Amino acid sequence: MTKESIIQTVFEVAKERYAAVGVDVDQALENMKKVSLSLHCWQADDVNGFEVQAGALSGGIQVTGNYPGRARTIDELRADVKKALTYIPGSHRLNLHEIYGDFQGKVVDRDEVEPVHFQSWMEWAKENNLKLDFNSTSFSHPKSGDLTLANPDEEIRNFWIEHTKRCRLISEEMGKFQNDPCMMNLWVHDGSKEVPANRLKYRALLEQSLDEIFATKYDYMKDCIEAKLFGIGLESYTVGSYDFYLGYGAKKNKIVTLDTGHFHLTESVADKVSSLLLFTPEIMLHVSRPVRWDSDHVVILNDDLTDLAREIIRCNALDRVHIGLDYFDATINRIGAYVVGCRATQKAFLQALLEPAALLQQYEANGNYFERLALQEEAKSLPWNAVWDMYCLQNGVPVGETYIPGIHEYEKEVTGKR
Ligand code: RNT
Ligand code: ZN
Repeated sequence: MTKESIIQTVFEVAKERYAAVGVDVDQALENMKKVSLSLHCWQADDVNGFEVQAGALSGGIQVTGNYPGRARTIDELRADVKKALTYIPGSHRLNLHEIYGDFQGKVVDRDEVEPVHFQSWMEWAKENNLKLDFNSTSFSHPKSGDLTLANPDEEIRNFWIEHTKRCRLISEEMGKFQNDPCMMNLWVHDGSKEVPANRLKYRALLEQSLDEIFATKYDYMKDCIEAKLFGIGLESYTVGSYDFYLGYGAKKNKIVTLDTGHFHLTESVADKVSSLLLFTPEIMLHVSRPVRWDSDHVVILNDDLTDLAREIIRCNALDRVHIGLDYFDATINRIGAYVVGCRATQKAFLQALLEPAALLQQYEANGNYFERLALQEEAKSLPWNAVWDMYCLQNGVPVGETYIPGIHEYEKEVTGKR
């Protein structure tokens, strides 16, 4: 038997097994086409970016490790992302930060950035069948400090307002170019190491800045606002807390970004999905993996991730949830890190699509709680892996761990020589 025919045979058996609990496997595979990931460009180069005047990473985030092979130029980053995509089934997006512009060797300050600095990205993305998403960048800049959009110093605050306005225009141009809305994420690190004496003041300033930034209406971009629990060196107070952005998003109809590393460790991000779907327009995800803190470890297939994917599928919300990734690990091969995290996320969504949801919900509606619990447990070991292998096969990417040698090869030939 060839490898393909084994995968085919096991798949057919799995299909029957799923049919017995009322799950249509072909439909699940069809729905996987809607699971499009937004790959975070910053995994390839440890959040450095391509500003000529680039400074050290700041804003309370940190990358650990110095594994060889970091992408140092736009061309290297593009090549790395393309390589990673050859191991990730389906069609996807690339999420750029403003500091990854094509600045052509010129110093372009954050309040001077223009759509032209992303023209080559737009063209490259089109050639490679990728859509782009975007982020303003408030960190790693002399004016970053502890406060940007919430800074009482009007000059500094206006500088970041101008930056963010420009980023929205860039996003609009990207969205137009690709004829698909560009998701623009706004995250600022604003906060304080010690307990502030006036929490309200900075939050009021942030609200005011956001109102000014969002005053212009656009058609091809969507605004997302990302909360956080705390940053390194900013442990006591975060201006843009979850309450702040949830309130702002619900009131002003903005999309709240849920970064899975930005909550208390025992808090369920999955549980937030259904509430947000009722009160805010859509959801942007930053799928990450906190280990004891917001450590941005490579995403793996754990309970947090499967719970999150299941909630989205149970809410039938694939059209309203945008799946971005956000982690940075410089201790292992960076392209391998992309692939592990992306495939884990896809597996979680596939498992969720294969959940015997109708039967479980029927049990629940009838008050059959033993049956619900029993099926929930049995469903954990249904043969989803056979369907995943078929999904990889159908999409022309390596099945199982067979992608590992390809990453080794690329390291030997390309990243290892940097
Ligand atoms: C930081 C936020 C933010 C960043 C990126 C680089 O804690 O998660 O999304 O990771 O903007
Ligand atoms: Zn994030």
